[in-house]
Amino acid sequence: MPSLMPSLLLPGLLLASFVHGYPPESERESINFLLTLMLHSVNASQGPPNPSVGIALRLARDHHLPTEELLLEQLKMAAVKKLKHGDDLSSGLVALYTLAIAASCNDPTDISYEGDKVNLLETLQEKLTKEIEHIRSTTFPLTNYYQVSLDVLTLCVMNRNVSQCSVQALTDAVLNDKFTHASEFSVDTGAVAALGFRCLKDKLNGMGTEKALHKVLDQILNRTTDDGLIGNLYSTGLAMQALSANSELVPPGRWNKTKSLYRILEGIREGSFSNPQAASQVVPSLEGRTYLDVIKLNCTADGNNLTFPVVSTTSPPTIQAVPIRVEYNIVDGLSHTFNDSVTVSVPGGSVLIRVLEKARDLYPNRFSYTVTQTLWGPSLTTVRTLTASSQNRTYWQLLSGSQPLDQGIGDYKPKDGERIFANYSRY
Ligand code: B12
Repeated sequence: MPSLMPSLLLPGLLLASFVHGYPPESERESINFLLTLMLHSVNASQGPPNPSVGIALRLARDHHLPTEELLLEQLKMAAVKKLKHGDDLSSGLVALYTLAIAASCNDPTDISYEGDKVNLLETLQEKLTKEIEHIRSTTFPLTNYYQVSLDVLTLCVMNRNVSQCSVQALTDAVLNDKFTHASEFSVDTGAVAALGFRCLKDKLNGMGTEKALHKVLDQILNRTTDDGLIGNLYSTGLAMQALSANSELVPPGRWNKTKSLYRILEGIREGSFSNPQAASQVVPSLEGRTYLDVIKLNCTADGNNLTFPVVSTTSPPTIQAVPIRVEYNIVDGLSHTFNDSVTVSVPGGSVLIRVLEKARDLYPNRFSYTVTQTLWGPSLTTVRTLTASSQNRTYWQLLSGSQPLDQGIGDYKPKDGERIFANYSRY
């Protein structure tokens, strides 16, 4: 939706106006762009409702109340349907549903739809127990430590009992360097854990998490770059929440908040946040808020003050994009049963999934694949006969040359001559 893109601002002027470390009024344009993008995603109603979008819309300072109400109803309906009709919800998804519903000033312990009722906090406690049991028997969670962190954070924010063994499992994971994304430290996971530890510190005297909190903050700070990123563009928003919530534990001079804000705003202007899920994870820190604020909101005080631009229904003139050529490689990096390659031509500006489709159209057997829909969009799940499995901790890693991509097949736009690899790997 290029018509929604905010205009470019002079970088110097922008930096100078960040004197207080939060965006100046002129930057509302960028934030409102993200809010509008998320509002459109709710109204487009493609796929299941996104609780992360719900949390972000509620933590924002401007609101479009009818859309927020619509999303709340969709979330309640989906929660009841999924939990009552056997569809499995991961622990982290239950945590996100809980936070989104609580952020709308509704009670997550009492959700009803068509005569059925669910208690999300009870479900969350059960799901977290299963994660911990799984860690005990296999050394890793049923899902991942990002979700275990979200679970602990949510129970604490909602003033629920957080068992000593869950807290212990999370601190052990920090102290034993278990927060990885592929093979690197996962800033995203560290950030959510640091928010959880902060909540425990404020409400439950820490429960023995001080050492882990200091370590994880240090790991996050070690991932700051000169241009303000913390990890990559998509972890910076979550890391900002963690560092802001724990600001008195951040040694002076180790983090420049203004630079991080500036870098994110630049990313928005470059179009790197056009995925509503990416927008949802960055908006809270742009608004100077964190997930800890979810239960501090005063819903009745919200004005319905966000104008929701009507998107033109007339289709834009079709410009024939110049075709680009992309080399697509599929590699079984674990058992080395295949290593295949094809070069395909797609219109310039296409997302990576178009390359995969083209390869499959040309050679249906060699380049067959399936995807799974997630909050982030389509995730590449199977190539030929090899399927990603959380039990075996295998996945299809995406790379450009030898560099892992920081976006998935639904968002990444390859360039002409680029060599893309899908490499069956272990995490
Ligand atoms: C854990 C995790 C993984 C695990 C997921 C499996 C597992 N059982 O744990 C593994 C290691 C496999 C993984 C892989 C990838 N990941 Co990852 N992952 C995460 C992390 C830390 C948590 C996700 C989560 O559990 N969310 C909570 C639950 C409730 O939400 P959910 O939507 O149901 O979760 C599922 C999806 O998120 C999915 N998933 C995980 N990563 C990605 C990435 C993409 C693009 C998609 C579509 C789906 C997806 O796996 C989750 C569990 O089933 C997030 C961090 C974050 N900020 O969100 C990064 C994150 C989502 N991943 C990211 C990336 C880039 C990838 C890869 C593309 C990396 C690569 N170069 O190959 C691949 C995906 C490739 C593919 N085949 O499509 C980025 C996405 C940024 C973006 N703009 O798209 C994030 C934000 C990290 C970051 N800061 O860079 N990831």
